Amino acid sequence: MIKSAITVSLVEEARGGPFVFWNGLADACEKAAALGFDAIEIFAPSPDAVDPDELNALLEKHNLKVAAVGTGAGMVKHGLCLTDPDPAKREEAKAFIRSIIDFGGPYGAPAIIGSMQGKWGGDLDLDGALALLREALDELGPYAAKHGVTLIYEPLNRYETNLIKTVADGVAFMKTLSTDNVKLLADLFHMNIEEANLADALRTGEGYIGHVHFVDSNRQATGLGHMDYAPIAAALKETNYDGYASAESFPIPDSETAAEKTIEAFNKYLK
Ligand code: LER
Ligand code: MN
Repeated sequence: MIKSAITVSLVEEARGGPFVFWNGLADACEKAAALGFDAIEIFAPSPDAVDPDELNALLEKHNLKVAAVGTGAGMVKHGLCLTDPDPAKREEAKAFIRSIIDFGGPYGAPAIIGSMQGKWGGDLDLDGALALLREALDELGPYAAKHGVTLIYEPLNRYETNLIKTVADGVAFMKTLSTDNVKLLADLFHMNIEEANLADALRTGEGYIGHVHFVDSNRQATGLGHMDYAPIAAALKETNYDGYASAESFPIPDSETAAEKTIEAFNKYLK
């Protein structure tokens, strides 16, 4: 069964970014639960930004889970990425991601590697960058397994990375890893830019997709763009996807409306 989730950003530097809730965990949990979401996805500046006792109390009170935890603050706040040509910076990037894996692990929440993958350029060519990324995922995947969670790798659109942009390339890359504990994130916004056909791409990802960012073509909430969700839902169901569909969208016109539109589409297409 596909489960619903909604994002909350605790990263001030990311304001203006594609996250639905921005006013803290208590506010996000209360509103998510009121609409019937199963989980929240947390984008935190660092693991110590969240008090585990407070989070546990909120999850229990509202009967919510943590769907995933983002690592993007490593890039946004500290300029770190896994394909930095400087080995010391790569070690810092991995340490930051390990700290986020340790944060999410006790909640059963996988960490997402999106912008932390970086880009190739300068002295580093595509193959060189992919080799660095492979090395990092082969180290961090087994690290996540110690918590019994997967690690999630997110192909991004061409304006955010030049490494892996499609599900097919993501699957091919997953096959070159030594670990089988890394899964792909299918972000419908990125896919709308890069894929010829979203449903076909999701079918190509069968067995490899571990998380979905549920959003419309213009990165607004589902129903506020021109995405055709029926074939997308059919492909997810056909391929027995049973992870989260998590709202990663702009809070347009406001967080509450974005949340309502998301759960409406979730109930209509994915429930
Ligand atoms: C970035 O565009 C994105 O989609 C996030 O999920 C990754 O950090
Ligand atoms: Mn995403």
